[in-house]
Amino acid sequence: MIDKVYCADVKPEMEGKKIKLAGWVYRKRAVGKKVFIVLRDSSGVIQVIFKKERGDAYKEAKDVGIESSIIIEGTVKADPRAPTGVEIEAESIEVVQNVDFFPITKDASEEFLLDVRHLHLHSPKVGAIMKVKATLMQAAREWLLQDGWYEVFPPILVTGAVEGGSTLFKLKYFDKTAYLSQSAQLYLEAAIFGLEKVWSLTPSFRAEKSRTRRHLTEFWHLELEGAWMDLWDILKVEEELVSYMVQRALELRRSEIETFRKDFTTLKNAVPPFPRISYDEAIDILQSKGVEIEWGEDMGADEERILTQEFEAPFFVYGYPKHIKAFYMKEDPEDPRKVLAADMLAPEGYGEIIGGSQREDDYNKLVQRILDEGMDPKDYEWYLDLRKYGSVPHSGFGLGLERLVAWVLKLDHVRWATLFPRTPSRLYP
Ligand code: NSS
Repeated sequence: MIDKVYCADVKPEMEGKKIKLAGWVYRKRAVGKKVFIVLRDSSGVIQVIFKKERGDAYKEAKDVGIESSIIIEGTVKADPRAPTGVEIEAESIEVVQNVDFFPITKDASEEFLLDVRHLHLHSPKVGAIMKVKATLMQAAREWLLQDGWYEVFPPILVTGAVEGGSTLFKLKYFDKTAYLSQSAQLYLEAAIFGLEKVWSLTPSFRAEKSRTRRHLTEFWHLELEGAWMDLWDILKVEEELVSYMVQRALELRRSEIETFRKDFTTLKNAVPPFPRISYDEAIDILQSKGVEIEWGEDMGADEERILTQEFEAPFFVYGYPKHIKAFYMKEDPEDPRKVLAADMLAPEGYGEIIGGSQREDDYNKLVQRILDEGMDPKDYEWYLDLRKYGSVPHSGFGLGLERLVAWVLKLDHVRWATLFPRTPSRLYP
């Protein structure tokens, strides 16, 4: 590891100090007897000046290509005109690898950027998204730790569906068939009997052909499952967790967030309690706005987008009809047409970022739901066992990390919130 200073750590107070920096050529221009290189590293950028009287260093700097990797040594100069109030007068340059032509230029199309995603990751803007994502998860870990949740590590190779068979990725497992996990939920449900409050962060897979702005075939899924909690208890957990994540990101990543959105209102508003409306109320609102939807129909991205116009903060929709929701959700004892489920919707058109529910803990009802869905209870024997040996009321939820990032940064597609997006048409790079 070379002994270098990060661009963002160079301050005007260091005037006159000799330092070493390493990074990539972000911009370059030659004016008169000077070459100006804007050097980029993971922390930010700084302007480096090579004067002609430096001889070789000046010549090398003049010839170096955009996105070349370089190490420079020079002296810190405070300059109020420089964007960061400081610049470097270079004495030497080591070109670690020269780049003649970097394939990404200003007018690159989105499709092209995705084709060369491995190079797109040079971009500070992409870096800002990844920093915000990392900070959101760091915040989640902080909150989960102080609230007493155990991290667990569930399997990804599984034998059955959680969220319906149509979106399972199938694979050969020696002489058997296995699937890629859609959700860790069923395994987290098993883990609560020893640990009570558990969480995991795993990739989840959905073979969804839907080409929407919010679907990936592989996404990062943050899931919690808590024993002795009913639906209303788990909604409190959801709003506290999401609020902490968003407020912490605002605190630690303000400048990165500012690159993407100017208005912080909805983010600041993400403090408990989040508004709660019933599915029935949601349908009324939609109908009053001229949307053609009947009670019992599922809300898609379009309906959710219209609903979000009513709120300036994340909000819950609870009490969905049973037949549009997954088999494991607990029937509402006061209205058997419904389940004790709620989604959290992000404002500004984003819609669902969390799906959660209280779980059906009645053995017979659960078997019936599995049969009603056309599935075989034999495939869920171990899961059904959980209702026979010390069953307790319990609830949980799953948050799509890319969807949260997309809302926080107002991205137009969740694919920008992931390192190497996987969609029906994209598996490479
Ligand atoms: O299908 S979910 O609504 N619910 C579950 O998987 C539960 N089994 C989770 C649980 O209770 N432990 O997915 C949860 C969230 C959903 O709200 C989205 O934010 C995200 O996961 N999600 C996705 N993100 C990106 N792409 C796709 N295809 C996707 N599907 C769900």
